[in-house]
Amino acid sequence: MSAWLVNAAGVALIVSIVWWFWLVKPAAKRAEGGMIDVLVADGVYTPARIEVASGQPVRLRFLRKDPSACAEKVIFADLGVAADLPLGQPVDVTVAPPQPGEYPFTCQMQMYRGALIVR
Ligand SMILES: [Cu+2]
Repeated sequence: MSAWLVNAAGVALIVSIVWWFWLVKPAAKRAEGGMIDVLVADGVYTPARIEVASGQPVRLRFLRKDPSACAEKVIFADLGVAADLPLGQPVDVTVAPPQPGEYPFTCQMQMYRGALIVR
């Protein structure tokens, strides 16, 4: 009986890990008025998916709460934009995605991951 319970708990854990890491795509949050706050903490950008209007520059105000070196840069590889994120200090990054599409942004090790959804 208890072995069965342990197995069931193991399966539930595996399912939740798969769900969390591969299946969840958080809803995109719209950048109202061409600007949005992005929190950098606990291994995730919040929001991680940001919807912006095409043809307009958008200002992302990053606030880093994660002291690990992993979080110290944000890089928009496709846009040629990168910025240092000092701990606890808001940093504005303005980008102008040239056309509709998806533009990822990451930390330098690509553990933090986010995307601009340009429509
Ligand atoms: Cu990193």
